[in-house]
Amino acid sequence: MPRHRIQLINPNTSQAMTETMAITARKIAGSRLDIDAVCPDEGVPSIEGHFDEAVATLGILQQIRAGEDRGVQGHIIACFGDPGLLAAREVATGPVLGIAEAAMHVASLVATRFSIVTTLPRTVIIARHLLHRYGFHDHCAAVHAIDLPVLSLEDGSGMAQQKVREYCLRAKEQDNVGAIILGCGGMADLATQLSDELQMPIIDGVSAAVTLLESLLNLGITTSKWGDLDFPRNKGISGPYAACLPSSLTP
Ligand code: 2AL
Repeated sequence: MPRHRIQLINPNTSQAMTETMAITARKIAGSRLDIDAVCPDEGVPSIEGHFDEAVATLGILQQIRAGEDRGVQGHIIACFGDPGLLAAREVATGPVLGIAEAAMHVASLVATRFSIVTTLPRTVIIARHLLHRYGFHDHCAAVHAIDLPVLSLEDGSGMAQQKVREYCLRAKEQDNVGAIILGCGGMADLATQLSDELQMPIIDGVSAAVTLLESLLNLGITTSKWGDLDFPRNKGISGPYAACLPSSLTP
């Protein structure tokens, strides 16, 4: 198999979270994939709501374009709300995976029901919308919020990690599920240890997305340009948005 090059796009501006996710992604990829880990220079430091997702989307689209221009073959949107996913697929040639959809697909392959442990309560509704959109609503028993902000996972205190563990234990005891999904990219480094401790699949979307993306690349499957995911029509887009489009489409 040829060695593929992918990019992990952290849509928030946190370098620390980008690094946490890059370490996990590279561990899973071993020597089979080259992984560029990128995040925007400007935007929101964490994504915890619809406004944050809207702000982050322009950066994601620009990163997709810039990545393909330097030879990246596939992309991961490494935020559990999967912001801008379908728009990213329109501007990309290679496959684009969101970490929430990757985690849900993987969980559904090893368990009939799963729960999700996420950050702030306001992100619960985002996860619920995604469950409906991807068809996994009936698979999900509960979405739990640790009630701490995303960046608490990077503050070095270990408090957020402790809460994630507590909620995973509670979900295992009370939800009658076979797997638990970690509902934030900043939790990527916790899955292996929690799986060992709880003796059940604890699924991190970053690892799931790396593995699924590698499979798509090995199969030679790219984003379909037949139908709604075709490149956007060239209508003379202006401003920073022009940097999101393939150069063949920009005036
Ligand atoms: C996220 C995530 O994964 N990264 C971020 O900034 N916000 N979503 C979440 N539910 O915590």
